[in-house]
Amino acid sequence: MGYVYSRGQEVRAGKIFRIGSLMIIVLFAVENDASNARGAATSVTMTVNSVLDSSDNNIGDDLCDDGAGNCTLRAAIEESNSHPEEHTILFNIAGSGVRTLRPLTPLPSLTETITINGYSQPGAQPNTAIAPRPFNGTLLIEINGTDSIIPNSSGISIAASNVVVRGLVVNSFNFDGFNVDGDHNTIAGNYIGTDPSGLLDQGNSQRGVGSGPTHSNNLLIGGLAPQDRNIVSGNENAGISPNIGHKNWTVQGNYIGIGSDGLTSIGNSTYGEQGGLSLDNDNGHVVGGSQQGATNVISGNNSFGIFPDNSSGLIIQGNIIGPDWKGDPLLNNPQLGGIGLPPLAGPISQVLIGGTTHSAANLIAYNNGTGIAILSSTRANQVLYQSNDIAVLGNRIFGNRPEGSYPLSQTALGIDLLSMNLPEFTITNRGTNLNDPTDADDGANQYMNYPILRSVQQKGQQLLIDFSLDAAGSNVGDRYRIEFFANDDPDETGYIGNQRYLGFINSTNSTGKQITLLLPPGTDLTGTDLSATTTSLVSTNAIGFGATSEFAPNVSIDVVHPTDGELPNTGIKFLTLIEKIAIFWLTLGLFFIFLSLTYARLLHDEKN
Ligand SMILES: [Ca+2]
Ligand SMILES: [Ca+2]
Ligand SMILES: [Ca+2]
Ligand SMILES: [Ca+2]
Repeated sequence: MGYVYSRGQEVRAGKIFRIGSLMIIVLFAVENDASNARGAATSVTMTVNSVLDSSDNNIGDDLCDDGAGNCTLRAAIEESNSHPEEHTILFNIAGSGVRTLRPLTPLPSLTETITINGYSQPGAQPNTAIAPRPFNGTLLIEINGTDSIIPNSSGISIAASNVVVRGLVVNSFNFDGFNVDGDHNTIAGNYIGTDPSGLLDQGNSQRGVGSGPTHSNNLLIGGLAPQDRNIVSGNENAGISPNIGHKNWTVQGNYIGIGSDGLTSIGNSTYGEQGGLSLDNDNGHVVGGSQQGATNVISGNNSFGIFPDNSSGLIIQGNIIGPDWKGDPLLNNPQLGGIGLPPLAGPISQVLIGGTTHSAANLIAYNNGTGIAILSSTRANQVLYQSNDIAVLGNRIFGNRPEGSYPLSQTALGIDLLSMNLPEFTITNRGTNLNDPTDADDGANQYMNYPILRSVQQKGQQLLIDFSLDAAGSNVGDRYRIEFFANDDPDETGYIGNQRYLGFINSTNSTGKQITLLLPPGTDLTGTDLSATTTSLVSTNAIGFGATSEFAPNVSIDVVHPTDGELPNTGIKFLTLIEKIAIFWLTLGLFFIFLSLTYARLLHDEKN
């Protein structure tokens, strides 16, 4: 079935976009009036009319001109950088089809607030398909780094704030596609690492979007609106990677590791290394979200989909991690796991994966390895760094299969808590951990104990669950959120992850607890197993939850059908087998008595 949005939603989004465009036009007109009233121009527009790479011949005269009548992208950036007022760069390059610009040396960094809009090129069209649907836009401005003769050349370097770059295809550079410093910048509607069709791998030698040498906070990559979605695929390093001092990046609505059709694997990263998103040495990032249009599809990468390290305050919600855009298995998918959290450079804490609403759930499926791997690191068997307060709530995790040689992917648990010893990268506690009495053990997510499910029975809409819990790790009086999941294809080990979230209760530790979950009408869990997780409730951190356990061993759900016993809510009893046998013999007996009496009467009548 997959993550398919209705056509109505898409049409509605289109209307919102058109209304939004009108508002922007109105606002723009008001701003122009205001600037006219002040008698000072605040925005200068320059239109690139050439694919050439020549410099401006008189930088600072507010005219984009290489001296031969060409306004090149390089000249436009040079002019923009020479003035404090805002610039807008548009395109109107003669010819037909894709216009490819091939800088020989890096384009100047954008050092002043600027908007670059590739969709201004006649014939170009922004995407109108809401995430996670396939892209339908037309991009006609390609910045191709094949001819770059300088090492470490990025396609677009940003070193200012409030910069917006949209509608560009940026590929084949020997460093990053985008290299970003400065705050409140926006990278929207671009294809980064693919060709202009979005279907061929051109790559950039490092990251698709990477951080620059200083700092970059509040970067927006993509957005909720269809025209803001990017493709970031085929880059040799991570698709997206902020670094030290780069906080609060928001990544929404993008394809990261797949092509514009949502079906073609075009992975970022090298094997087992950086991942689709490498979130190192930073905090406060949001990947996806629970709003419509926030879904990123993070699939087809040559490592984990998301790979945080030395990070805190991450929110990962509403994404498709592993499958194609429909939620089905992706062809030729090399992705080695969904989300990997190895604290190698520093601790990882306060990460919320999923959430408490349906739309916050991530779909993490069909990866070649672990759904979510949460690690501690040790050196010479001494603890180096921990991952803790990694809350995993409400997600759909299934269909992940082990990969034989990659250390973090040799099991395919839904959630695996494990440890990595350096420098050998040897793994301990791979696969399902055993619960320890009183849960005194420490490690990744405190090696939180999972609930022990003792029996499960479905009666109509009621799911009767008998379980015990012996966990530690909450700082508000041992209170936990126990989430329950149905799995209709459990692994033979009985430990594989869930297919479907059924519900939760908040609970304290207990040696035996019977609870009833109310299921949606029509739910039939015949042939289905139940699993569960423990998550400690923590009121003192940013995400409101603490550590989550691995999945509990599955137990099969005993479904009591109405014909087996009592009809729900009617009180009418059906007959047991013994009752049926008794009634049969009683009826037979009565029948013979009746026959005997009839015969006796006939004899009596005959005599008379
Ligand atoms: Ca000039
Ligand atoms: Ca484990
Ligand atoms: Ca434990
Ligand atoms: Ca423990």
